[in-house]
Amino acid sequence: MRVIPATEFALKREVDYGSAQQNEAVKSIIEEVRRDGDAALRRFAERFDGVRVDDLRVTKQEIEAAYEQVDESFLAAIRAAAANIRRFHEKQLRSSWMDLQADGSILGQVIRPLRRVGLYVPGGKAAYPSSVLMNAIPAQVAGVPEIVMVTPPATAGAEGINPHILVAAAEAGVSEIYRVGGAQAVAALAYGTESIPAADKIVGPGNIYVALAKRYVFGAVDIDSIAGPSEIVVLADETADAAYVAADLLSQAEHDEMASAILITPSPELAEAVAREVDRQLSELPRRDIAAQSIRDYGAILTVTSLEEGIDAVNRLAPEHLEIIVREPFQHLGKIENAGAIFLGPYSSEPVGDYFAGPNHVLPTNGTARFSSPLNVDDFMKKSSVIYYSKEALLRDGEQIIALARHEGLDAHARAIQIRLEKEGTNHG
Ligand code: HSO
Ligand code: ZN
Repeated sequence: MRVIPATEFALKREVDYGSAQQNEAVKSIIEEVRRDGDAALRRFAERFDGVRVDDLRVTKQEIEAAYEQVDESFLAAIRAAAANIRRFHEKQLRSSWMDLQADGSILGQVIRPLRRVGLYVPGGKAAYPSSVLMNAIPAQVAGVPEIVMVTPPATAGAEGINPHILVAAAEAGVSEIYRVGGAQAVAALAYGTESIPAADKIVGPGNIYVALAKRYVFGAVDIDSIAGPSEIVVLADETADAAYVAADLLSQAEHDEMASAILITPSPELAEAVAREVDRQLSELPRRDIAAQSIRDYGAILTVTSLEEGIDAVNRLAPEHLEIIVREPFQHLGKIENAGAIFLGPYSSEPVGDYFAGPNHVLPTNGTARFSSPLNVDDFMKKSSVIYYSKEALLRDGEQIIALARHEGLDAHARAIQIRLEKEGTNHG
């Protein structure tokens, strides 16, 4: 793993907007689904997934059968993780409020769940039960009554969907599941078909076609942010165990050839030890080809002259995950401005958060921690403002409202107020 001074490092990162051809393909798939509905979904399943789909909707019996196919230990772990995730997200729930003013007016904010949310779950190896929990539970905690999951029909050959995904969905409160994937699934969720009613928001990771489709339908429906490859930055001093640090870097490197794993340290000894450990541990990993490429192309060990300089580098990188493994980790927490999730101390290895602790693992990537947050309950709620003006308040404020309306040249606005002042006011004629 390369060791270089932090000042010489620039992370290469770009948003993937897809090729012109990919954008064209996505657009025509979406239009075809809008036009032909279910028939288009079945055509695309044959063409892209090589599967003839009769029933788009997964039945109750199939979900029950999935429970028979997963082992006890998986089910117990999923249930424990789900309980932690639910408890954490319940803390995020906010209440509606109403503020009674002295003049008798009431101003407030009503907060309500979205009615219907679509969750995309990719097929194949990237179908993670943990991600089903992380996407569905905040929606469930928000009170979304209809949480719909879509996933490609060929996930496990024929029409079978990976039973672990089905069980995670059932445990997380998903209310309907459809076997449809790709851009066509996004189109179905956005516009609806005969058998899949339209949703208000689409969340969940997917390949480039899914990402482009989400961008395309945004506006007709809401979407979550579009995730880039996973990232970890470890900020560590000489007290850190090199084997732990290396293992944590590799845990993200194994996600994707484009994942990035970076150590920042003021300790030259730790830098050397971690470089050696990464090489040693890499050779033992089943996914060593992916992890090795990620480490080679996007990994680095950055040396700094002080922890302060390290923290500056962290804030510049704005990592998705940040581990702080130093003598007094909490002393530095207040200085971290940009990071999706912050893991403190030697026992808070990133997988603790990926699977189990409770905070969401859907986090801002690609430096977007500068301005965005982990997936949370608010993402599945919307607010309405409430305005009840009293007569006293309108008589008091009317002239100023009229002044602003006249200034904008909007006479009908001014008159809507004026007509009331004339009728209700004492000194208006
Ligand atoms: N580290 C990934 C989440 C994940 N890890 C799922 C394992 N499964 C992005 O936060
Ligand atoms: Zn992970």
